[in-house]
Amino acid sequence: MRIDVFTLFPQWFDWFRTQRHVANALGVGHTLACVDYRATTPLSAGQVDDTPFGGGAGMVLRIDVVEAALRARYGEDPVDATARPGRRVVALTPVGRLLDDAYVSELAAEDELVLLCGRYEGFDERILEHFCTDRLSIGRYVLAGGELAAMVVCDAVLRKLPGALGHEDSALEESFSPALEGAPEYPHYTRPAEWRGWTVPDVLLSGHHANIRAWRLAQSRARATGDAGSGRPLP
Ligand code: 6GU
Repeated sequence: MRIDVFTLFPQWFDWFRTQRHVANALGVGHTLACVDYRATTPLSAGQVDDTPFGGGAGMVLRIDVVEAALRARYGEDPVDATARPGRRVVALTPVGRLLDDAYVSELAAEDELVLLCGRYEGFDERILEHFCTDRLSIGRYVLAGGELAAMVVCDAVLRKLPGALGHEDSALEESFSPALEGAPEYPHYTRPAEWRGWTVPDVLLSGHHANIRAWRLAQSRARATGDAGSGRPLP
C-alpha cells in the first residue's frame, strides 16, 4: 500500500511514523509520504487558501493550489490520476462518509491511498467534485483540520495490512470485524487472576476452548445489543 498525505503540516506525521505498527508496516514495504501544498503553490508568499465567495467566516483551500500539488506528485491531470484503478483519493471532511470497520477494510484493499487534508473552513467544492473519489469523516464533530483524521485513517488501515501487527490474528477477530458479526470485542483479562478480590471469569481459566469461544461470542453479542453497554462483562 502506498499512502500519500497532502497537508500543510507534513512534520506532524514524523511522530506518527514512529508508532510501532506504523513502523512495522513501513518496514515491510508499505509507504507513507507527505506532500506539502505550500511547496508547489502557484500563489505568492506560500498562499494556499482564500476567502469564501459569498462571504462568511474562515478560509477555503484553493483548487489551483491542490491541482498544482497533485500534478507535481503524479505528473498528470488530477482528473486522470484520480480515475486510476486501485487508487482512492480521499478528502478528509467532517461532512463525509463516516469511517467504520467496513470502510477501513475497503480502503485497506486498495493499492494507493491519497489523503487530502483541508484546513480552516475546508475545500473549494470543485476539489471534492473533480479530484476525489471519496469524502471521509471520522465523526460528527469538527476538527481544525484533516491531519488528525488522516492519521486515524492511516492507523486503522495500516494495522489491517499483513505485517503491521505482531500477531497476524489480532486484526481478524477484533471489535466490529466480520468475525464478530460487526459487534464490539469481548472483554480480556490477564494475570493476576485475582486482584483485590476482583476475579477473572472461571471459564477463561478452564482451558476448555469451545466454552471459551462460546462465552466470548456471547459477551460480544451482548455488548452489541447494549446489554453490556457499560463495557463491564456480563455475570
Ligand atoms: Cl475528516 N476533518 C475535519 N476537519 N473535521 C472532522 C473530520 C475530518 N472528521 C470529523 N471531524
